[in-house]
Amino acid sequence: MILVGRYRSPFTRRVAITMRILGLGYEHRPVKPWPSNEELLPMNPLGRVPILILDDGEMLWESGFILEYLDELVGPERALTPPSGPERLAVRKIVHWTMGTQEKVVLANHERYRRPDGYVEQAWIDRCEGQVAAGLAELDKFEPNPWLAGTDITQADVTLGVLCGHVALTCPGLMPAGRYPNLDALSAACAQLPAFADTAPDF
Ligand SMILES: N[C@@H](CCC(=O)N[C@@H](CS)C(=O)NCC(=O)O)C(=O)O
Repeated sequence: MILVGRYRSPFTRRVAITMRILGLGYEHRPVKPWPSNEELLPMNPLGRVPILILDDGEMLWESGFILEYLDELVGPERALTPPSGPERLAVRKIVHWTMGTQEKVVLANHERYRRPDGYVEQAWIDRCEGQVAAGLAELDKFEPNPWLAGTDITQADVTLGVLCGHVALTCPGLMPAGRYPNLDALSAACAQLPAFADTAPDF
């Protein structure tokens, strides 16, 4: 399989970490969607990453969909999202709340870093950052022990660990050390895993 997208993209990175944890090998093609997405368009009409190219040439895009595919590939015993029951609800709740928060980080960063001079709307950045802070506070209520769903790592840990890493890299002021103790503990646990360490993005 071929994974297209840089680890700087939190959506790509959560797929990469999942594949590594599941022991699924891949060739990495670190293509950026900016400033041009021309190279991506033949693979994804939206011109976005991540894209997973399967061995038969099929191309999957949208990280959540790709993760569902990978879970199915390895089967319910090894899947990072439990197949059913309250365990599934608990993991999916954290994953979806994390993705909602992640989306607001991306929108704030776009306004902050990608808009031309004179076109940055500070009120929009402030609004997004307030939403990120609210999301992080909610997510900090989940205590890792050692992982969020207990003894085994799940997609909740991967997606939330990636969000914490992305905030630390792109807007560290939103997550000062000590403000979110459970998120700090999760980040520290994730940092110990080769799957996280080996996909650490640079800015
Ligand atoms: N919902 C998508 C989000 C993907 C996404 O926003 N990727 C960014 C990189 S972090 C991208 O390709 N942006 C370029 C664009 O949207 O035009 C997913 O989960 O895969």
